[in-house]
Amino acid sequence: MADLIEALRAVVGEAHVLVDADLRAPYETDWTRRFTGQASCVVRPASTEEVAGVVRACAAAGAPMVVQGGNTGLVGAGVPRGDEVLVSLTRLRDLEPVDRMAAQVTVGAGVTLEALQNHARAAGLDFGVDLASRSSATVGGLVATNAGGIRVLRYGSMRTQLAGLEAVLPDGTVVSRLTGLTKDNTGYDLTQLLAGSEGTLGIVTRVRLHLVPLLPARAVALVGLADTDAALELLSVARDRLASLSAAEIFYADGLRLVRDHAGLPAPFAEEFPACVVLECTDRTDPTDAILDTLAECEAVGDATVASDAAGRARLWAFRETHTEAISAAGIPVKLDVSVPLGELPSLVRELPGTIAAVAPGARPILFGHVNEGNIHVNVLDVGDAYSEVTDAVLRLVAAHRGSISSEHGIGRAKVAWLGLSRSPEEVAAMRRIKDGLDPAGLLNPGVLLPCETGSSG
Ligand code: 2HG
Ligand code: ZN
Repeated sequence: MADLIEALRAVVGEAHVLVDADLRAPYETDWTRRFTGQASCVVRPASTEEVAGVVRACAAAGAPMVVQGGNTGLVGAGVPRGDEVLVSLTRLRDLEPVDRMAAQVTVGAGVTLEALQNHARAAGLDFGVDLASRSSATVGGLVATNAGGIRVLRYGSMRTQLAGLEAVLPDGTVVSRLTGLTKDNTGYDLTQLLAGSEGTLGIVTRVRLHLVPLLPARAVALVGLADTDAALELLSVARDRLASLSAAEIFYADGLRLVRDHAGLPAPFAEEFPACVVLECTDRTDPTDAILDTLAECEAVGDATVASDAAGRARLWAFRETHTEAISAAGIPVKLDVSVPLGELPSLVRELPGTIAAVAPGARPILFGHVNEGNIHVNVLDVGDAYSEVTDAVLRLVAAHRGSISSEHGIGRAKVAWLGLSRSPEEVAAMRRIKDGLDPAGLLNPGVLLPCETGSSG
């Protein structure tokens, strides 16, 4: 180990190899506080060349690595299981000038989503992905997990924004496609292969991104509804009538209560509604009237409040965006992230509480998410020691509804045991062959996405 530490210091400089326990600690526990493990050291490269040097040193020593961006992941993919070299990418913070003609920009993997958004906006453009952890989540992590967030409905998920990337493969080779060509049929699309690969195939160091028009006018509606069926009715009317629709998010009465208690927020309506939907429209001209007309035409609407000024919009978004934080303040939940075909969503939501109560009586499920994609974040508080039982029961119910066990957060370490509920044995075997082809020694993010115990990866 001492030789490896020396080799890493030669690549990144002594100050950027953290060996002491107190310096390593902030990197060793994830945001949820559920996943934690000791790294042999934390190494902080500042360029693609340094990442390649780090990977070559680790490969030569046969040392496993775990890759970390902003450490906002929710499935334990970015923290060590034990004894890996933790490669932190937060020093890769290059923001190249925006290419306005192409509407593209190249940025380092350690740039935060918020810094990217501000950079694009300063050049009169915008970035298509947005999510609540924008101030810490990094571009490399967003690519590695194919992050979704609140604007998938309008712009797609992270992989849709990709015009190319640069990455270091597990043997230290650098692959680079940063020209931003929008038409390029010259073989396997390595950019898309790495998107969503959760750091198991290569380390993304730089990314070429498509940007979207900066639309100056925005309006948000918070709508009170009777249930999930009513939310789907509203969604369908809104999608038909509002070309400027950019977000549709759902939450329920118990989540709203938790958020209000945590953040000291007033009740949004005089009456309590079982379900709420946040709609956002973004356009060149004020979309408020279009939203009001749409709400007036939808019989499912119980009550609604609309805001177009920045403070009013933030006030309405807070009811949705404070969910993760309020849940975390109440305990360490079972955190699941599932999607089902839209037609299945009402029955899934109806069945979840009973399914959970059967294995963890007294547990508190809090459901919220991205309604247009049938994506529900199932957070369950007060499960006692039934983490695994609750996970198993919920994911099996989702599979029975023809859903996905991970809609946007990834498999990570948290859901490896359940991958077979969403992917066939043939698909898992093909993924394993790709992994073994690029990382035959299994050094990159071992135990993430695919289990360690089969094949050579571990
Ligand atoms: C969101 O949509 C994130 O806010 C986090 O995906 C979800 O905390 C969660 O479960
Ligand atoms: Zn989400």
